[in-house]
Amino acid sequence: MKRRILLSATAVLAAAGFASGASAQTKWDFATAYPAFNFHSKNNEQFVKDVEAATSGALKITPHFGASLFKMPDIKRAVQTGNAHMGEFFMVSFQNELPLFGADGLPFLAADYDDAFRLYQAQKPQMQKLLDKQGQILLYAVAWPPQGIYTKKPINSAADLKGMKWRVYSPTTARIGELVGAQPVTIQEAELSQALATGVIEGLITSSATGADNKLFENLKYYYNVQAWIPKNAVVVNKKAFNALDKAQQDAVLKAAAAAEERGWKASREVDARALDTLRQGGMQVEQPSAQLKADLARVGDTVIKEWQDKAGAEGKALLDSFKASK
Ligand code: PCA
Repeated sequence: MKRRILLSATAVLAAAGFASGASAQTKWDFATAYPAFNFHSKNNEQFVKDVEAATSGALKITPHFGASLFKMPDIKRAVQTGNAHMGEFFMVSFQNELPLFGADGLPFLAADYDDAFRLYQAQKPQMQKLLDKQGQILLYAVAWPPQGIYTKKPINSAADLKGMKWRVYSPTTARIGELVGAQPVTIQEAELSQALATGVIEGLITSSATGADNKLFENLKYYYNVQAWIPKNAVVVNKKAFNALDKAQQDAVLKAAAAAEERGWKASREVDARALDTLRQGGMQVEQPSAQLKADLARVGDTVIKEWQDKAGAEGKALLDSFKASK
């Protein structure tokens, strides 16, 4: 009899949502914009598994890939407003909100992954401050492989980009398009294949990984490995959702996030080599840029950096100084 009463009391508590201890489960939605097979997505998936294991299933995070919950430009805001508990966004797309988000899209500033990681450390304090004001916490950020130029026709100089319908993903890529006389069109990664197939775009700048993920060789013929910059995705959590966890769960999330950051940067390096092979196998000509193209892009890059510095003011200067001092 006593046992029955206890059982029913538990049932009542559970039904009212008061289940506590090991049986309580918190569920989070994690909005992302890239396909499930992409390396960022795989990394996020492992993060989710790590958190679930470390909390014995008490914190269950459901990743939503391929912009199925929110489109990339809306993900950051969705986390801020609590419509998604977690989200992944492409930092340089948010440069108009905070110039610092665009620092990893500045041409030829970071030459390699080591540089890119140091640039990230220089960006982090100001990013964390802004995100905190917006009710978010930065969990980790992971670099895409270096960015190169995909085209239908061969290009030997910036003049060959003139008039081209040029896919852009950030204020900087749009500005580069303008400076070379191309026609910038904003297209999200999720809509890339369709935009190419329908002729909305004829060229773009993105990574080997995104080229391989989207089989860009089906519509484009050349990839110029210009290594223009190494941009990042940031993964954030809604602050209220995080603060509602108990201390052990918070620690589990932070620990899994640190592991995801390390694993993600390593995966990015590996994916670059693999993706270049995939492009070649698909029939794409993977080439180094000509000296003329390099010189033209360097000139355009200088203009873009100057304009960014004017907008970013003292904070931008502090960031660049701290990046250079870390060399
Ligand atoms: N791929 C994403 C972001 C940067 C990259 O390499 C894109 O093209 O949208």
